[in-house]
Amino acid sequence: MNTTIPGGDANSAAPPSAHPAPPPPSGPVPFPREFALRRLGDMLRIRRLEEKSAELYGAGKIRGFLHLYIGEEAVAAGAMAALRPEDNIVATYREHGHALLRGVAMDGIMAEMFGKREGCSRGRGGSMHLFDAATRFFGGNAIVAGGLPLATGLALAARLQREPRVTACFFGEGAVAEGAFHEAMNLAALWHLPVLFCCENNLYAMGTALERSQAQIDLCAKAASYPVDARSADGMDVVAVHEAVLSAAEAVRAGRGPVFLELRTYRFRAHSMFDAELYRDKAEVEAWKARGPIHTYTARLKAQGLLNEEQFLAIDRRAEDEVAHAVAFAEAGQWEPVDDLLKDVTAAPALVQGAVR
Ligand SMILES: Cc1ncc(C[n+]2csc(CCOP(=O)(O)OP(=O)(O)O)c2C)c(N)n1
Ligand SMILES: [Mg+2]
Repeated sequence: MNTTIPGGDANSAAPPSAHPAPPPPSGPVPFPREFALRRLGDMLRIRRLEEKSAELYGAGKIRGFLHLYIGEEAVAAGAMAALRPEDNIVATYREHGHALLRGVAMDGIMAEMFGKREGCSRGRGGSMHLFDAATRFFGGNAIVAGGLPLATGLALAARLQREPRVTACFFGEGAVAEGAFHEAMNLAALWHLPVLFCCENNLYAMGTALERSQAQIDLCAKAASYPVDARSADGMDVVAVHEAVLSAAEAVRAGRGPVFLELRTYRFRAHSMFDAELYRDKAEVEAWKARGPIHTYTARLKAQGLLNEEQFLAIDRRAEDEVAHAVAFAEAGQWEPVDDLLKDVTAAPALVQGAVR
């Protein structure tokens, strides 16, 4: 009997999948200068935070899982600047950048990755479970597609409470193959809920290329079948992301129901800290790096006379200083006392007894 699975096994000796990089974004940056430079600063803050995190992981200061967003910064930078403080954010385990640009302090993010009490989730969550109710950043979810039903529920709550919030939910293209995606999409469409589904399509789910695991690789076609307003934008271009999220969020806010927005992007590093990267060619990665979101944007700003090298270095130095401060903060943080380890893990005994009675 032939047991070969059509499409192959991502770990087999099959040749790596090919995903050529599209042409780099061009044309003038339409932002006012200060706003334009802030978006550059945002991307650099994520990049420098994560480069340092990788180093600290190697040094054993950060443990557990660590998924880097390096290469994908234009998505969080464009999107967060297009959303409002009253909006809800839900993200995945690759969420350092979303949390940071949402306004979670870098100190609290770094301390969380160290597992210290001063972390934004009190050291209980680590890299994959950043959380901050004050900025309406509702995680950090380790389960693929796990954020989608949460976002749909938050949107339902906003509707029932008559609060004019958009719930923006970020997830990878791997989530589109999960049942939770389809359940969330169906209910959001059926109930016309104010959710903005932001699919960060970086073409791979761990070591599996999109076309090896999904029969329909046109993700907008899938979402549109619910039916949901489905759109696509260049996720390597902070300008395109900002415009796309602004317009999609406006539609959701106006009560026109959910929007599915595919942001085409690429991760430059391994899936997490352990990944031999046998599923893609080095040349492919290099081609995407050559149109990296930070340097193509920097080149455009310079060509327009909005930025010079000295100003670039000053913005970058500010990001580096913020990272150095965050590391010192995390180092100086406290470990949770062993006696507190079971606190908040289960309901208090009195409550449990009360429920039984
Ligand atoms: C329900 C579930 N299945 C499997 C995993 C293991 N897993 C962690 S990340 C990942 C890949 C997800 O890829 P994608 O959604 O494209 O996001 P990306 O990592 O590319 O940002 C998988 C399969 C998981 N965390 N949850
Ligand atoms: Mg992916």
